[in-house]
Amino acid sequence: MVTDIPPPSGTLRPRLLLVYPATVKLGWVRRFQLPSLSLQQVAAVVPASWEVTLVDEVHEDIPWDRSYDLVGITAMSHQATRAYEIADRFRAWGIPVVMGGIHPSVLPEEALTHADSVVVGEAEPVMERLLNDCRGGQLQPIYRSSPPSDDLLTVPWPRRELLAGKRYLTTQTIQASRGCPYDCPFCTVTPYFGRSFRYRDPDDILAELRSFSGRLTIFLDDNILGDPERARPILKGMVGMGLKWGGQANLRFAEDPELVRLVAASGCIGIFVGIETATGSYANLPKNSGGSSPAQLIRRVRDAGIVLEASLIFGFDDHDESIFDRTLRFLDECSPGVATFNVLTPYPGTALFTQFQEEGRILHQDWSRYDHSQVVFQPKLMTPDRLHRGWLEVRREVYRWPAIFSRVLSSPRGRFTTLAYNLLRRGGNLSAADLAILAAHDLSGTGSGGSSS
Ligand code: B12
Repeated sequence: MVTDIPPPSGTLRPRLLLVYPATVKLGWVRRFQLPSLSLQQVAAVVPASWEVTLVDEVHEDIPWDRSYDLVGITAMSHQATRAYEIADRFRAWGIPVVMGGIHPSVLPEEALTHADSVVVGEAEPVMERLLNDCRGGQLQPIYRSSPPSDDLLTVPWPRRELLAGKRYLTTQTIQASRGCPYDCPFCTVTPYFGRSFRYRDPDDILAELRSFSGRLTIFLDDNILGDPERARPILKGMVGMGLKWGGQANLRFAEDPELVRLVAASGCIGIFVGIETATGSYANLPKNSGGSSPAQLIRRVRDAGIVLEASLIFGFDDHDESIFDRTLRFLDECSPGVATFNVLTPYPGTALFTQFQEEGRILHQDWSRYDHSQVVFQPKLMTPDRLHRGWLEVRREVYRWPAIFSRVLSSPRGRFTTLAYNLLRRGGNLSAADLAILAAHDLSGTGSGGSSS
């Protein structure tokens, strides 16, 4: 075990600034964002001899006028460009920068052109050594945490007190597991965490949940119900706690009606499910297919009073432009409480990225545009413009008022949550630029309309 080097007596504690980069300026929707658990979790393994400040650019500006001994920046791919700008600026002043998170972990050599050091993988096993090296002026370029082989996840509780004074939807975000038992070709999770799917000790999770004073709680797991047997003790312990929680899972859990009832009884009010596509070769991914039709499973979840958010992707190789109408029909049939739509995005490190790169179909590597709302590859059966416009058209149809009310009315329970969820999604739905694209197309007389409302 590496020991922390205490600061010489009478000196100030060394300062670590942790930054969550923002790529767009958000309006009122900002109030409904979640804080970065990644940085709170990094902070949790920083020894007390360091002073830690957490800055979330979504809510506040970076205090450029203060001096730090080390700056740590997290980045998903779409944040990488902004993360590099921030890193360059600090380094120009001689302040060392360490980067971590999914993008720098997948492309450490790229990140090292903007940072002194990169943590590849999870921070917990390497952070203390890194900080000691930093104090000794010996920062190494790469700190690689070895891929986990255990199925037990042992991590300290995140440092939520660093969020004091910031306004979020809730600061009660929690992680019960890391990894996912599936390996979908477009997803970064399994390439990043490896095949192991780890849960924390249920008693530790329940103790952390009991420490919460508010009701709304969000599990940030990739797949909280991915292993029903390991999720069950957590869910049972939550019954009667009075929490209202949301999370992400694969649809297959709904094959078991008893499990759906337990999920509802534990206080689940919303679950995000990657349906991915209404039809085609990805419609029956192992994570979602277990015998019953998606429509049956979605209805079962909805009828238990849980708002199911169906996430759909456009742009798979067997998607031609009929996918947009087919998706609207699928949604009419299944009637999930709420739906979100993504343009297929080949993230670096995924099998999809490798495939498209080999086929010469990656249009550019401007990571700031790898955000699921822009087309960064050459689709097989449509033009990039058609894919982008189809994605906009579906969102316009699904968030028309009659479509929203129809979803609310078809939810036998949880109508208020369904409405609130839809209003939130409608609020962040189409930008002025999106509406201009749709209007220009409608004026040209070739608008496709839609069928859902
Ligand atoms: C929770 C989550 C969200 C939350 C984020 C809330 C927030 N403010 O952070 C929400 C729902 C908002 C979200 C949105 C999106 N997300 Co998301 N999200 C996740 C998820 C499921 C968990 C992330 C998390 O918090 N984990 C818990 C922490 C503790 O773990 P961690 O992040 O891995 O951090 C550890 C290490 O990575 C490392 N580390 C991380 N940062 C740093 C920094 C430093 C300095 C150091 C030293 C170490 C370090 O140490 C940490 C502790 O071990 C991941 C999947 C995953 N497992 O990573 C996807 C994921 C990160 N999301 C992804 C994507 C694509 C998105 C969206 C773009 C999707 C969309 N359709 O819009 C949006 C972007 C939103 C935005 N505004 O920027 C992709 C990213 C792929 C990529 N290459 O960029 C992932 C990997 C999912 C996937 N299936 O591929 N997401």
